[in-house]
Amino acid sequence: MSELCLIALGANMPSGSESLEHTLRGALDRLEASGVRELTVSAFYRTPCFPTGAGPDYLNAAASLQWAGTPGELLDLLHRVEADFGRERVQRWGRRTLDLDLIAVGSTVMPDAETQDAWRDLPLEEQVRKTPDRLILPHPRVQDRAFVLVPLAEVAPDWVHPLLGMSVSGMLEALPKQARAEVVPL
Ligand code: A4P
Ligand code: MG
Repeated sequence: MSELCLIALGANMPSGSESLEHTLRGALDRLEASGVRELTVSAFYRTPCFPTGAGPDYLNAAASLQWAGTPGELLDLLHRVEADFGRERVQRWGRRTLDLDLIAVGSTVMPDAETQDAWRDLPLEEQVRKTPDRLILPHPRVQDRAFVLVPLAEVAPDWVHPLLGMSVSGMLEALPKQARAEVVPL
């Protein structure tokens, strides 16, 4: 059996001499060549860096796909693709050539609802300092981020967050208009 999986892609530093667009396209090609099926990709969006002023604008996109392995195996694949594009984990929320986040695997909650709630409710100042050492699903920041939800609404508007009971469209509508307006298609 395979599950519908949602992925967010982001880059704000060129990989070698290649453009951000080239990096995202290359990463998607790599995924397609690595056993993911039914890959559907959003448009690419130019977005201001969060937190404001922390770096250059990002190029963001989202994709849905079918995956027959475990969520952990998919995260390992995402990390291998990040490494292929020269990602070095220097600074959390720092500049990156490629960031691939696993947003959701169907309605899977990992490791459990209480832990997901705790990561989701983490105050902003702690979000910068704390990095999870295991896979958290859904991704704890999905409901907060226009640069994730705007592209995601193109590929999976009806996916429902298993703990919040809100669809992607609903989470997007709940964000301030200004945050949505900052996410501009290429
Ligand atoms: N991890 C746990 N759960 C997950 C999951 N669902 N998906 C673990 C991905 N990784 C998950 O991730 C840190 C650890 O979280 C890993 O060991 C992984 O196993 P990371 O990718 O090493 O670190 P990171 O990229 O610095 O953190 P993260 O959480 O991906 O960063 P954020 O919070 O996504 O922030 N502004 C704009 N406009 N656009 C962006 O794309 N991205 C960030 C990155 C900041 N600002 C941005 C953007
Ligand atoms: Mg990441």
